[in-house]
Amino acid sequence: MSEQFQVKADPELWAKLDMDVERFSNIPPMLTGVFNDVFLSQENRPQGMGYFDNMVSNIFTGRIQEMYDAREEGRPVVGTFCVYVPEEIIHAAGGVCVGLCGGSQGSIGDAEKILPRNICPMVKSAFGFKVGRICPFFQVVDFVYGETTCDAKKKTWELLDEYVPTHVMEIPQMKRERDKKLWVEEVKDFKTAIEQQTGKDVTETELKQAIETMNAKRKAMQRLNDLRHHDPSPISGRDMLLIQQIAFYDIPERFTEKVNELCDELEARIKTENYVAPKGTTRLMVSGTPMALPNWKLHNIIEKSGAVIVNEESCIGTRYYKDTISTDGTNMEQMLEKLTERYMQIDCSCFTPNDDRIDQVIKEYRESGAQGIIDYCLQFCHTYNIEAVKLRQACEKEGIPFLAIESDYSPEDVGQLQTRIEAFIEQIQD
Ligand code: BJ8
Repeated sequence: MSEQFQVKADPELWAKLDMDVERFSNIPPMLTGVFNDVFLSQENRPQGMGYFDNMVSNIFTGRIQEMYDAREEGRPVVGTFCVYVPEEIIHAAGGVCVGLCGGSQGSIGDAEKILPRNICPMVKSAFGFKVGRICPFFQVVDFVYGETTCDAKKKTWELLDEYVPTHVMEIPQMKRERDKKLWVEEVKDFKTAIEQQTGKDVTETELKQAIETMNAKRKAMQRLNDLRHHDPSPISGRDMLLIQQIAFYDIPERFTEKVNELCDELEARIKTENYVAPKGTTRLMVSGTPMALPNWKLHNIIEKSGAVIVNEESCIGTRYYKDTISTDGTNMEQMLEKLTERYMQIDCSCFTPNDDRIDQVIKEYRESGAQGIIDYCLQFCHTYNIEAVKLRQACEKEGIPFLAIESDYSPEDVGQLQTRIEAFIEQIQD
């Protein structure tokens, strides 16, 4: 599809969603250009990427129409900003869950008219999308569900509520028994909020089915990630990042099917020794803060510098799919408890202590056959930034090459990052 690739436009649909149509009309051509440069310039991509390219092509049209139709049918369309919000409950209620984290520089100016400048670009980008009415996903949701993970987020939700109904789930900062009790209560409140929207209770059968659906999705992602660990890699880091980003806005069942189809293709590629990077290409792992669509900056720099990325320890990465929910629960109470236990295993730096994450990063490094770790921290994200100190110490102890990077969405530091990354690759090759 490379030559004809185009991010499609649907001004009529956007007008129905009360978007700033004139301003937003510039976005599809811009995204088309960037996508061509970052993704379609790669050689020998797996054929199965066609589906995911198509998802990008329809990102502001076909997929939005599906969500719009769901809303018209009375199904709840819920926006989230964090992998701690249990999407199984939304699916159990027949709803649609969509990740709304912002990964674009284009909406930062809108946000900075209201928010302070020196906070995380992911929060600013998301907020700016809503206040500027320049994101169809934001416009199509019935309400959003924030959480109390980091300070930037939880205080922004107070302001966001003026633009879209914003609920907040309390996520504790520690993982003791008493925190678990609070967490289960919060999950129950979340379920009640979703039920109020639909006007009917979620049944045990519906929740069981949703848990199985999401478990299948997470297992497909695990399978894909295991396959990319093959040396040489059968798929690029850029394509993997794209799939992991699309996981937050596609229909789970359809997405799972397409990921498994891609896995079949990658297995065949490995058998026939058909790879995207030759043996001997420097293999890097990225850890740290999530990269929301269309934040492809670091992956683009790393892979255009001649390395291949073989793992993302991130919420748009393994943190999203490394754990599944135990299906041992037989009644609603038990199922919600098992669900909470799975969510408590996510090792976000907002928790203290969070040593499990350090162990997990080292484990993923070993499993992926990487030769170095680039820890990526979004500017002003204090928790990941400080946690990088411990991560560096652990890597030094293990003899793992480590590079910490702090960046935002602006193109200003691209040259400087490129120099540092090229030097890091050279250091590993030596
Ligand atoms: S579970 S990583 S998705 S909170 S990068 S907004 S923490 S200042 S994104 Fe996150 Fe949930 Fe944690 Fe994952 Fe704040 Fe840091 Fe910005 Fe962050």
